[in-house]
Amino acid sequence: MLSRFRGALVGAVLGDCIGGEFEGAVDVPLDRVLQHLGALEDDTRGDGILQYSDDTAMMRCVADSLLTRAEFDELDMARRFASEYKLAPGRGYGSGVIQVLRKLASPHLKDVFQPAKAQFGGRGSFGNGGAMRAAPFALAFRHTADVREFSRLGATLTHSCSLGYNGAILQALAVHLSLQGALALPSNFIDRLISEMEQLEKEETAQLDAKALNLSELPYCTRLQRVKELMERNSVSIEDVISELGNGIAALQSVPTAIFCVLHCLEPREGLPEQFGGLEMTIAYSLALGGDTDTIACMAGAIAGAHYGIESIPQSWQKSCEGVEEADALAKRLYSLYTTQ
Ligand code: 8NA
Ligand code: MG
Ligand code: MG
Repeated sequence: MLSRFRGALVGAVLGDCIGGEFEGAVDVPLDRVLQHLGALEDDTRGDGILQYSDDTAMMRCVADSLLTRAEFDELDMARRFASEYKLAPGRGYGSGVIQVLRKLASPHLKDVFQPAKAQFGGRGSFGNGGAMRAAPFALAFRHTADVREFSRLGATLTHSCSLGYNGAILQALAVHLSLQGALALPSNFIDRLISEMEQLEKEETAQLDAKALNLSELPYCTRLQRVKELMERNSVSIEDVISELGNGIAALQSVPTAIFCVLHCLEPREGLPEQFGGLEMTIAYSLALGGDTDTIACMAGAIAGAHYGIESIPQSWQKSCEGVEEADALAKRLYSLYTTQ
């Protein structure tokens, strides 16, 4: 179990750092991905360590807050987001969330959930910024109901649109199930996520948001059903994945995609090196989709890392990425918190 905890946070950081190379790219040939990954083996390469972005910066705030307070404390978490942003504003934050982070820094703020509610004309953000940092909720809380409740609240500090926070809950639940070994039965894993999301998407706010955004009635369930269909196909192209699931910065266009990457790479895939283990394949495949590669690889890396454990992650990859040791230390401390519950 400790290995799975460490794999989850280190996997997330690796996905973020390694995925940064292709963030926003429309077409990423697999050759280029493999070249980028191959360069991680080369100790003498000149371009230095790969830097982490907003995904890891905010995930560290979540983990630090949960550990320091030994519970979910919205004020503490909001303060950490704000001071982290102030300390290192150049980590590639989404253009909308910056306004929230600035407001959260105000000592006069009475309600820390208010700045997020004011975003996008009062509709709130549906970006994947809540989901990209959700993994520590699965490591801090043992019970599914707590993972669900606190990942929602944690995301709502910046993402008040249900499409934003439901994406974060989905990501936290995927890591939660993966930690328990649920990926051993892939079809049960996806069915459990669909039934969890069905409950959440039947809530009135989610129904209203889906309607206002012209989406299907149960948007996450619809995408997860597509994940299931893709899993059953004999052959799936990168284009199929992009057109049916998406690769964008909206949570709806990236969380189900990250889950698909993990499921798809549970078995060897054409074009990916034979010597690659499951986590390496998952990250390589996430990068080849293009789009929001750092965040999709970060989320897929957390779910895959929770399944395969820390031993599956090459030392050369760990040494090439900023913030791995810190993530590993946080994972070990979260494990202690988890086991004392
Ligand atoms: P966010 O809350 O600013 O949302 C991201 C973007 O989504 C916004 O800037 C809008 O364009 C759009 N958006 C979200 N909600 C709405 C809405 N209700 N109506 C209309 N448009 C909306 O940021 P976030 O924290 O969700 O971050 C999302 C992604 O942005 C992450 O993947 C992160 O890595 C980052 N990102 C950064 C860069 C970069 O500049 N390096 C590039 C792509 C993504
Ligand atoms: Mg990022
Ligand atoms: Mg991103």
